Amino acid sequence: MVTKDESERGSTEQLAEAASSVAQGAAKVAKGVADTVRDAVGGITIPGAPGSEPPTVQEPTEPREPLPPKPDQRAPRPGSATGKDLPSAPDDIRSQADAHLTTAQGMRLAETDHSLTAGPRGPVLLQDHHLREKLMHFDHERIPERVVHARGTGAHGRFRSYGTAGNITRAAFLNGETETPVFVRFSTVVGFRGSADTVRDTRGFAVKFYTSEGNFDLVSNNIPVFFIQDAIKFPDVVHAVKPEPAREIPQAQSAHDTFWDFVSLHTEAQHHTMWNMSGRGIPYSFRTLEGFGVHTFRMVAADGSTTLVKFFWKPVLGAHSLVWEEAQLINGVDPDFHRRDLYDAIEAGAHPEWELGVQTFPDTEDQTFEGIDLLDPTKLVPEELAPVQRIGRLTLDAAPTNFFAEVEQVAFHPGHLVPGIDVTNDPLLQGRLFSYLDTQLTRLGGPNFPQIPVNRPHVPVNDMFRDGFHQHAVHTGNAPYKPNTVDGGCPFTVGAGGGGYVEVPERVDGAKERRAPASFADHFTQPRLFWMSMSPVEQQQIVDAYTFELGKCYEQVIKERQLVCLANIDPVLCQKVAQGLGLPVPEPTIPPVEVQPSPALSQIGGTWPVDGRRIGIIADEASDLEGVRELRQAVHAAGMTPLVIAPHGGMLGQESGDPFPVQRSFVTARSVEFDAVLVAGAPAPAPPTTPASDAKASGGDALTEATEAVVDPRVTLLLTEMFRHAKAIGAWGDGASTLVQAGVEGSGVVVADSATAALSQVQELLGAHRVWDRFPPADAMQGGRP
Ligand code: HDE
Repeated sequence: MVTKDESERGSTEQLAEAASSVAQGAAKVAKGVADTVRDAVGGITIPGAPGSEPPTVQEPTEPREPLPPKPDQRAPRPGSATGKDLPSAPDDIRSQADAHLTTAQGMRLAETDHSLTAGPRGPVLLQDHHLREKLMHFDHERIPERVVHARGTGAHGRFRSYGTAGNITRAAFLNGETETPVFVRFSTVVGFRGSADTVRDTRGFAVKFYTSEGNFDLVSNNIPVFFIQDAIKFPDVVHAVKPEPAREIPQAQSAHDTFWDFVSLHTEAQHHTMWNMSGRGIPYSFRTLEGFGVHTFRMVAADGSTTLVKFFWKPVLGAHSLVWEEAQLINGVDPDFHRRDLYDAIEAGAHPEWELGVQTFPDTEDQTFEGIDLLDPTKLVPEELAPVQRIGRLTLDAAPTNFFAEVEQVAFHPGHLVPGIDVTNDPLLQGRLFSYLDTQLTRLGGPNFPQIPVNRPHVPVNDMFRDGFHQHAVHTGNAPYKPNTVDGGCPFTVGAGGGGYVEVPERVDGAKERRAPASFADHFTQPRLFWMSMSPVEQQQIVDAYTFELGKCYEQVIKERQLVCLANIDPVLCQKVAQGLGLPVPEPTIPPVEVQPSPALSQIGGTWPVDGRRIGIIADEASDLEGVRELRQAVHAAGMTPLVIAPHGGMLGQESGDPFPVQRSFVTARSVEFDAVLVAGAPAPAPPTTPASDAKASGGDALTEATEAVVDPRVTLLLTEMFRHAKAIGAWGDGASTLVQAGVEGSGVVVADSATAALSQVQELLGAHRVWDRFPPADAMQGGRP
C-alpha cells in the first residue's frame, strides 16, 4: 500500500525531477549563446525582452527579492485615493512584490500546484479555500471592453508648455514652461479588444494631463472631422460599422454593406469616410499619428477674454501611413504591430514626440470663420487659412507597468476640463459630454473609477461623493453636504481668483426644436477639398481603397448609391471607382464646386527624422561580416534599430571569435517588419527552403524552372515585397548580386562600396518616409496637386 508521504513524493518530486532534467539539457544548449536574444553585444540592446533580467534556465528554488520593472516602464504616481501625494511611499507600494506566495488574505502558502483532495485520486474537498479563492478571482478577471475604441495601447509621458498660449488661456499647464505628467491611449475604433492594429479605421488619440488644477483630457482622433454632426446618431453609425449582428462579421472592418449603406444614405459622413479611405485610415505607427481635437473649444484668458480654438497634435516624425498590402500582411504577421512599435521605440530610447498646436478664431457671435461653421464637426479649417500655432511638446517616455491597471482602466472624458478651457455648443461635443460617464460606470464597475490609480488627479480631491462599490478612500468628517456647520462649513467653493472653474456666460436663445442649422447642410465641398489637396499617389490610394471597400459589399444598390456620392465629390474619382466595380458612372445630384486645395492635408513632400526605424540587415556566414558589425553600430548610433536577418537564429561570425546575434531567421522574417533593408551578401538557399516547410520559400522570383535558385527565395521575396511597398533598399559587396537575383532595381535601390556608405544613402531615403516615385504614375487625376 502507498502511504500519504510516498504518494506526495510521487507527485511533487517526480515533477521537480523531470523539470530539472529538462533544464539541465537546456542549459547545455544555452551555454555560450545567452546574449542571443537579449542582444547586449556591442552595446546594442534590441527592444522586446520580457523582463528586466534574463531568466535562468533552471527554475529558481530560493526566495529572493522580486525583479524590478524594466527601466523603460513606469506606473501611475503613488498618490492616495483622494489625489493627495504620498511622498514617502515606495514606487512599488501598489504592486505585489514579495518573495513569498500568499492567499488574498496574506497567508503564506506551502503548496499551490495541487488541490486538496481525499487521497491522490479522490475528489476535491469543499474546504479548499485556496482553490476556491484562486478560481473565483480568475473567473472574474475580465471586464466589459469599451463599446468603441476597445483595442488600445497606452504610455506615460510628459508635456512641456512653450508658454505661448498664455495670452489666450489661463490654464496653468499652458502658461510658462510648465511640465505636466500625462498618460496617452491610442486606439482603433471598430475592432474588439484583441483585434489587429493595422486595419483601416479611425484612430483615437486620448491624452490625460495631470495638471496642477486637476485632470484635463484631450480626447482626440487622427481625423479632424467626424461622421455625424449630432451625438444622437452615434449609436447608428457605430451599429453600421461594427460587425453585422447576425453573423458578427467582419471584424474591425468598414468594408461591408451596413457601413456603406449608412454613409451613402447619411451624406454628412462622406468627409470622414474619405479620410478613412486615404492613408490616414492605415497609419504607419502611433508615433506618426497626427491628432485632432475635432470640435471647436473656447479658451479663456486671465482677463476673461475668450478665443475659439481647434487642437492639433503634430508628430515630430511626420504623419505617415502604411500601404494597403503592407497593412494586410501585417494583420497576419504581427497583429500587435502598432503596440509593439510604440513600446520598442520607447525601450530603445527613441521617445515619440508631438507638438500641441491650436488654430485660433475670434469668438464672434456667429461662430464661423471664413464661411466655415466652427460648430459643425464635419468641417475643418484649412491650415492655410488659420495656421497651427505650436504651444507645447508631448514626449512619451515610459511604457505601462501593468497593461490592465493602466491602459484598460484609464477613463477619459471630454468634460474633464480645467479653468481656461471651456466647451462650445457643437452638438457632437455636447453629446459626448453626456455620454462618457455611462460607459465608464458600466465598464469599471461603479462610480468610484476616478480613484483607480491611473485616473487619480495629482491634486487633492474633495468632492463630497461618498460610498459606492470599490470605495478606497477613508473619509473623515461627518457632514458631506453643503451648507453645513458640523464640519466647520468645509469644503468651500472658490471663485475664478482662487482657481475655481467658472463657465463662460454665453447667451442662449432659441425655440426648443429638433433641427440642424442650415449651415450644416453642405456635405460635399469639404470631401472635395480633401480629394483636391492630395498628391497623385495619395489620390490613387483613395481610389484603390474605395474600390476595395465597395467591392466587398454584397448589394449592388449600396455600391450604386455610394457612387452617386462620389460623383458629387469629383467626376474622376467616381469614374475610376465605378470602373473598378464594373458599374456605370452616375450623374451627380449636386455638381461639384470650386475649391482651393490645402497642401497641408497631404502627407507627402517633407523630410523627417528617422528615429526608431527598423533596419533589416541580410547576411549569412559567407557575407561581409565585418561590414555587418560596422553597420549595426552605425544604425544604432543613428537612433535606429539594427535587426540581423540570417539563415538561422543564434549567432553569426562564430568562427571569427567576434560573434553577434541574429534577430530574425529566414523563417521568422517578413518584409513588413522593416523600414529599410541592407544586403550584405548572397545567402544561398538554406534549410528549410522547401515550400512545404516554409511557404515563403515559394514566393521568390529566383526559383524558376530554368534556373536553380542561387539566393534563398525567402530573401528575394523579402526584397520584392519591400520594393513594392516603396521602401529603401541598399547593398554592398556580394549583396549587389542578390538585388539582381531579386530583380530589384531603380529608384530608391542603392549599391555602395561599403556598408556605411549604403546606410547613409538609405537613411536619406528614409527621411522622406518612402520612395514615392516608385509607385507607378497615376494616369491623370483631376485637379489634384502635382
Ligand atoms: Fe468617443 N467615445 N464618442 N469620440 N472616443 C468613447 O468612451 C462617443 C467621438 C474618442 O482611449 C467611449 O470610455 C460619442 C469623437 C476616443 O479610452 C464612449 C460620440 C471623438 C475614445 C464614446 C463620440 C472621439 C472614445 C467608449 C459622438 C474625437 C477612446 C469608451 C457624440 C474627437 C478613449 C469610452 C480611450 C471613446 C462616446 C465621438 C474620441 C462610448 C457618444 C468626435 C479617443 O463613451
